[in-house]
Amino acid sequence: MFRSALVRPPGHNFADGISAADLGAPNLALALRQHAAYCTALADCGLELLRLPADDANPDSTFVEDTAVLARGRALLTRPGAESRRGEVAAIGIALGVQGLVSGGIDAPGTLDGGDVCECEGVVYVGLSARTNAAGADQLEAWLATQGLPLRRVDIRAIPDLLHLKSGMSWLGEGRIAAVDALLAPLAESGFELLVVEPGEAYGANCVRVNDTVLVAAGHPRFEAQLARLGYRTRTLEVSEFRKMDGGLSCLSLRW
Ligand code: CIR
Repeated sequence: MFRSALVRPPGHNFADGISAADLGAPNLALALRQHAAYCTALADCGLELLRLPADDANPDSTFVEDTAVLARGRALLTRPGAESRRGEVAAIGIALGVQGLVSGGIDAPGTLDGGDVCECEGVVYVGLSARTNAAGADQLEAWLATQGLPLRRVDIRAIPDLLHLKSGMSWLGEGRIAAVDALLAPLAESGFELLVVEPGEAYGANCVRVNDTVLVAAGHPRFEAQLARLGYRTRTLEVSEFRKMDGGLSCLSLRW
C-alpha cells in the first residue's frame, strides 16, 4: 500500500528539458492540466500528496521519480545520469528529509535515475541504461541489501526507444509484470507472469499500480482491455505533453 506521493508541476521552461521524442514542443497550459488530473488520480487512490512548487531552474524537474528511490519507507537520493538534471536532487532531498525518509545517496562516479528502478514484490530490478551506470547499480544494491531487498540487473543499453527500464516494464501486482517485447527475454526467468504489451502500444507499458488501481496512459485500448480482463481496475490519464519530453506516468511522482 502506498500512502504518500511527492509531485511537482512543470515549470515555465518545461520545453527546454531533454527530449528525443520528436513529437513537437509541449503545451505548458495543457501539461499543467494533465498534471492536475494526475494528482487528482493519486489522491483518489488514497494518497496524501506532498506538492512541491514548480522549479523553473530545472526544466525536467516535474519528472521527480528520477531523483530518488523509495523502498520500505526509506529514500535513496540519486545522482541522475544527465548532468543537466543533477540540480533537481537537493530540493527533493530536503522534502524527503523533512519526512524522515532519506537514508543514503549515490556518489560519483555512480549515476542512477529512479526511472531505471522497478520494485516488484520484494525484488528490485535496475536498468543499466544511458542514465544508470554499473557503479550506480552497485551502490543501489548495497543500499537495498541493508533492507533485505535483492537487486537484479537488466541491460537495456542496446534496446532502442527505452530511455529507462520503467519505460518498458511495470509491476502490476498479483505476481505480474507488464513488459514490452524487448524485455521478455531478460525477464523470462523472473518467476513473474509477464503481460506482453504489444509493439503498437509500447508506451502503455509505463503504467503505475497505485493501491487498487492501475494508472494507464490514454491511447492504449488493447493493453487496458488486457488489464480489465485480468480483473484490474484501471484509470486512464492523458500524458501527451509529458510524452513529448520523454516522460510518462511513473516519472511524475515518487510514491511510498
Ligand atoms: C529526461 O530525459 O530526463 C526527461 N526529459 C524525461 C525523464 C522521464 N523520466 C522517467 O521516465 N522516469
